[in-house]
Parts: sequence; C-alpha cells; structure tokens
Amino acid sequence: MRNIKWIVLVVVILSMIAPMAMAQDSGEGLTIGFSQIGSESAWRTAFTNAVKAEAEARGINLLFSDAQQEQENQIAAMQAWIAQGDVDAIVLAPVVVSGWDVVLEEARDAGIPVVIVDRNVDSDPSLYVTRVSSDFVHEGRLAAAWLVQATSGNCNIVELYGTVGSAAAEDRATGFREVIGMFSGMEIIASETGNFVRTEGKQVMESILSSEDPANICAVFAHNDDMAIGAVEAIKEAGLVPAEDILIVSVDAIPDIFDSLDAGEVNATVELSPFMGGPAFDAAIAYLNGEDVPKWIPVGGGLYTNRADYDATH
Ligand code: GYE
Repeated sequence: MRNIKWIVLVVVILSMIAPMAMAQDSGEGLTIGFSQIGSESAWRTAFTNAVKAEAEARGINLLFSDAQQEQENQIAAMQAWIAQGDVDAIVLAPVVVSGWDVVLEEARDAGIPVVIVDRNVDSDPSLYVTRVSSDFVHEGRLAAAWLVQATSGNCNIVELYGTVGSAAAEDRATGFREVIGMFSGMEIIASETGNFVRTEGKQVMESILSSEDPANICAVFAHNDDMAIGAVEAIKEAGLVPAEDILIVSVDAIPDIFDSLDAGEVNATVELSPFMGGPAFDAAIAYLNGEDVPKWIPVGGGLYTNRADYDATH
C-alpha cells in the first residue's frame, strides 16, 4: 500500500514538472531583451515586427529597445537589463562590428547568454552563444554575378554603401568586389554611404549624378532596397530611365522593391530573411537547457527579378 502512495506522489510531481519543461522548450515564461538597431529601413521594421510576433506566439516576455542606430544606446539598454537582472537572455542586433567586448563580458559575468542576430561583432565568439544571420558576402557575390551577366562584364558602377563599420556593408562590399574583380571591364567609379536610409540614398545618388557624367554610369549596386528606391527617384528626376539607362541591383527583397521590379524601375534584389527571431529564441532556450549550439545559424535567400518568382518560392 505504501509503494502505491509513493508511486502516486511521484506521478503527481512529474505531472507538475512536465508542463514547466515543455514551457522551457517553447520559451514560454522567459524574459528576453532585444536590442534592435533602429527603424532605418523597411527591412529593419519587418525584422522587428517578425521578432515581436514570434515572441508573442511563444509566450516570451520581450523587452524591446530601439537604439536609433546609436551603439551607445544599445549598450546602455543591455547594461540596464544586466544590472536589474531583468532578463533570462539577450538578443543583440549590433549596429557596427566593434565596441561590444565590455558589455558582452558583463553579460557573461552575470550569467546572461547573448545571441547575436543579423549583423556581426568582432568580439571573441566565446562571449556569445551564436549568431543567426544571412551570409552578407554571398549576397554581394549574387548581386555582382547578376550584374556581370546583365552587362557582359563591362559596367561602370555606383555603389550606395550601407552603414560604415557595419558587417552588412563591409561584407556585401567584399563579396561584390570579389566577383567584379574577375572582369576587367567592371569598375566601381563612385562609392558613398547612404546609411541604409531611403532619403540618404536619394541624396547620394543626386550628388553622384551631378558630379559624374550620367552617360558614364552603367549601374547602381545599393546595399539595401531602401537606398535603391531612393536612387530610382534621383535617376528619374535627372530625366533618365531607371533599370534601363542605369541598371539597379540591391539587397533585402522588401515588399516595396517588388513594386519597383514589376514597374520596371529596378532590375534585381537579393533576399534577406527577416525571420530570425525563431532561430534566435531556439538557440537561447537550447543554451539555457545546457544543450550545445553551433556558433553560426544561417538564414538563406536568393536573387529575384520579379514578384512572381519570389511568391512561387514563399
Ligand atoms: O540590409 C538594411 C538594414 O543589417 C543586413 O540593415 C541588415 C541591413 C539591411 O538597415 O535594410
């Protein structure tokens, strides 16, 4: 009789614990701080919304910080969460590559795991659980490969550079130059930062169109769609036909760019998935459960020249 009582007691305790273990697997009940760069582009906003939706669907309490593209604001938010002991984990989308060692060491010392998402940091990988991101170098290669085939390897190119010091800009530039460097007729004749912002992309393009002979510009490689759309406006206001007089290839695959592609005002875009919240939360949960997590969790994307092809694969 006594054994039966013990068995019943164990079953009751396990039934109480099991839901908590399941909650841990989904992340339900966890508090996670998300340090987001800002809202500089349509892709960034889509990324933010996707992360928030994923957290809500999982029952994760998400503490959100918009840093207005200032690294100091990102660090301050992280230090506040660490000091107050508010969070079980931190997800960081770093605006630039450098300057994260101290706050990442503070998180480590406080026993708070950090998951990097999107852009990269140059800190020791031991200071964060993993990075969830696309391969920005590959994105640059894809854009260049499309442009080479569209121009038979002969093109004077204007580059609208992203945020200086960011992995997205540095790596896209690297991949793009790696491919065009194989073709002596492909040359970047001007490169200026538009900081991933639509209005700045337009301003930079206006400036280049006034300083360069527009007839000498074959194409624009924009590090993101927002700057490409800004460049389209500048090209049209200069009396030129975008995607014909000057080809345009960019990155992100935001909804607006498909309007431009289908209107014949942009030629191609390389997809960057905004859906990194799920893999990031899974990595944090796995780490908290004592499981091994790979140091890089890639998200993929292809090159698209029209909405139909994109819709057919999504
Ligand atoms: O391409 C751009 C955003 O970090 C890869 O940041 C991301 C870039 C993206 O401002 O739209």
